[in-house]
Formats: sequence, C-alpha cells, structure tokens
Amino acid sequence: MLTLHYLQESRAHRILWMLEELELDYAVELHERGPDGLAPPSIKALHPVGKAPLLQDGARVLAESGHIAAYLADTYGPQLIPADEQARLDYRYWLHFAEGSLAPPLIATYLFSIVEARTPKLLRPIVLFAPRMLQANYYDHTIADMLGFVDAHLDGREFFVGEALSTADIMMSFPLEAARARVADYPNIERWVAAIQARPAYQRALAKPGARYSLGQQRTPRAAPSPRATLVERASALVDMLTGRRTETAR
Ligand SMILES: N[C@@H](CCC(=O)N[C@@H](CS)C(=O)NCC(=O)O)C(=O)O
Repeated sequence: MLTLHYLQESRAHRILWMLEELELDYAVELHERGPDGLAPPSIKALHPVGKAPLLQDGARVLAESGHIAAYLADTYGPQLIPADEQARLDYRYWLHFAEGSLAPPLIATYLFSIVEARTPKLLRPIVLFAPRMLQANYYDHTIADMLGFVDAHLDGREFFVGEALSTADIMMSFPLEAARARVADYPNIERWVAAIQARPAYQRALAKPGARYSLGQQRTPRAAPSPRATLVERASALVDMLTGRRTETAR
C-alpha cells in the first residue's frame, strides 16, 4: 500500500499529481505546518530529516521528492520514463536540475524575504546586509540565467523531454510554479505551466480532500520586477507566489 505524507503548500503536491497521473491506489496522510511554518513532528517521526514529501510503500519510507518520483516511475510508471537512451539521459538531467539547481536559489530568496518581513525596519540595514549582497550579486542573476535557459529549452516543446509527459516534467513543476512571480518575461515557461495545470490528473490532485497548493491555481503572472525594484518588492512577489499569502503574515 502506498501512502503519501503530504504537507500543505509544499513540494509534496507534485507527488500527489504523479500518483494521479499513474492512477495508482494510494492513501494521503495530511500533515499541517506548525505556527512557525515548519513541518510538524509527525513528519520527523517517519524520517529524521523531517521534510516533506515522504512516501511509504509497505515497510519502505522514501524521502526526497526526486528520489520518490524516480522510485514511482521505476516501480509503477515506466510510461513516465522516456524509452530512447539519449532522451533518458536528458530526463535524468531535468530530474536533478529541478531540486539540485533551480529550487535552491528560489528557496533562498523566499527565506531572505521572511527574514526581512520579521526584522524591524530600523534593524534591516544591518540584519539584511549579507542577504541583500547575496541576492544582488548571486541569486538574482542565477535565477535569471536558469529561467532563461529553461525558457529557451521549452521553445517549441510541449514537454521537457520527448513527446510525452515524463517524471522530468513533474519534478520541474514546483520550481517553475514557484518562479512564476518572475516569469512574465518567459512565455514558454508560462505556456508549459498552463498546460500541465490543465491536465485532468493535475486537477484531480488539486481537488483531493485536504490538498492545498496555491501555486497550482491558474493566474496571470505578475510583471517581472524591474532591476531597480527593492529587495522588499522582489521578495514579497515571490513570497506571494510561494505561499499565496501576504509578506506580513508569511511564515
Ligand atoms: N529536496 C527536498 C526538500 C524537502 C523540503 O524542504 N520540503 C519542505 C516543503 S516544500 C518542508 O518539508 N518544509 C518544512 C520544514 O522545513 O520544516 C525534496 O525535494 O523533497
């Protein structure tokens, strides 16, 4: 029996979508974030790192969404793995790129914005000195380079690899949905996100009782912040996208 341990507003949602694409028999166990926004102890009780998603398959407990997605495809969903050898290499590249390269700078931007929101205005110049330096000198151009690369890859393509949905698309959904605050300049990403979100399995996952994933709701992307936009403006746009809430109440 498969059980997905699902944390609301999280990467766990793409695994729920994958289970729906594969039409597998599974259960969903909901875990609510605490008031601090972190995963509850019930997740740590299952895996010492304490992050979601987790997937139980019989006695196995699997962590890391890339590992879980690859396991599901290997074990139950060969149709989500390209058959051709070169395509399989490309597929593995995107599978790892999603969590290994694209998600970290987006998450760092998100975390900096939370620090900013929680820091009294007077203290911000001191507390945010290092984050602002990192944001301006590293994360902003890293994110722009990566999104430009992804957008160029998707030009003329319906899926990341080949002619059909693969696990690479499922893994890329979370960082690209999270990045949509900046995505107004990336029409291919925007088209791709709209297409995956329109899939019946994606919609079924959103409609699951207890599922909550505001990044999965269709919306018009905001205009990309101007280069002169303040960190507050840039970060709050991303926070809104990631949490569906306003900066002041973001956790
Ligand atoms: N690379 C991991 C990241 C896991 C992760 O950070 N999950 C977040 C949700 S998106 C989480 O559990 N956050 C709650 C916490 O940090 O306590 C994966 O892809 O599974």
